[in-house]
Amino acid sequence: MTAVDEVELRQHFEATIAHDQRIEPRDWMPDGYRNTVIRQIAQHAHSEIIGMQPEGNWITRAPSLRRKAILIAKVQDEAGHGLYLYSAAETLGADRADLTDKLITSRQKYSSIFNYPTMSYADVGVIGWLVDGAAICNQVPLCRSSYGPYARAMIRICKEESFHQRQGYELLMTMMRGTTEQQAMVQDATDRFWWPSLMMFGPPDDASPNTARSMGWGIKRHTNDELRQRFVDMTVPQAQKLGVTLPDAQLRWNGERGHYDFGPIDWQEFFAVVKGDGPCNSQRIEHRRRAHEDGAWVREAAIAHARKAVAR
Ligand code: FAQ
Repeated sequence: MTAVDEVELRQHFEATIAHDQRIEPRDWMPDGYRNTVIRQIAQHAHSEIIGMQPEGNWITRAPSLRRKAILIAKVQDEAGHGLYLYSAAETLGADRADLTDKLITSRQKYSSIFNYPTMSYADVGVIGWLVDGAAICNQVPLCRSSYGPYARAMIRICKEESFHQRQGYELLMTMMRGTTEQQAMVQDATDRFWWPSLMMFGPPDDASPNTARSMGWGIKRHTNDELRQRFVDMTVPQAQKLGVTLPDAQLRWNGERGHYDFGPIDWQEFFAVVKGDGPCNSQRIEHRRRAHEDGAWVREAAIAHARKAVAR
């Protein structure tokens, strides 16, 4: 390719972004764009896969057949989301085996939220309500992300996440109509998951190295702080209706801003969890690594089968 060709290709790429159209796998794109989209999609895919563990922990102890069926379906959906996302990353030339290797050797990140333990069945409801709620807030704008395969994957993922959010809220509503012990379990789970849910949106804008560039490229549509505020505004009335107290004494409506004010987030905790020092980081990675090793025979069998099919 000549230098002139590259200038033209770059202009075409920039015009596509400026006109809010999609970049597709065969289009020319700058290396920085490709690497940023691979990084974000890979982190997102890993989050869906690791995110199966905290709730998966309760499948064998679900309180009824109905709750067990719902939970199995939800956890299975997360596996599906991971697979669409790994496929989207592959359209950019990433290799799925390499991405998995980077996850199990801690060279690529996954969402901080999944490094917290699930202590009671109320946690299943709170994960649906708060964690899926935060995920939806963050991911609905990604349906307009500039990378076509990612944006299209997000449409289906968001529909399923909305269902997950509602099942969590319904579970909590049921528990809140139950015994005082069940109500206390919901409050306790809310107390433990509220702040980590706010951290899911990533570091504050002034400490987010990727936001400006990702927004310039239309990969992200809003900043981390904008989406965090949107989540708080959406969730406070839901907490009131549910009858739980969000664990933040500074949480109050600010009429001037037209938003809820909230207290300071413990960013030291966030960075420690991202670095690998959260309560369950090593357990989550170890579990994923073991599952990968246990699945080696399936991969080998699939390859042998594919070879035979070609030879036939
Ligand atoms: N945890 O410069 P920024 C789900 C990293 S899916 C860990 O702001 P960016 C479904 C970040 O990668 C949840 N690391 O980065 C479900 C970057 O690292 P690097 C996942 C985090 O990319 C529900 C560094 O910090 N969702 O929940 C976190 O512009 C229930 C600097 O940050 C997505 O992945 C974090 N919370 O913005 C499953 C959505 N935040 O590589 C099961 C797509 C930031 O530079 C049950 N991703 N980091 O070293 C995004 O929207 C963005 O990537 C952000 C981060 C907003 C997460």
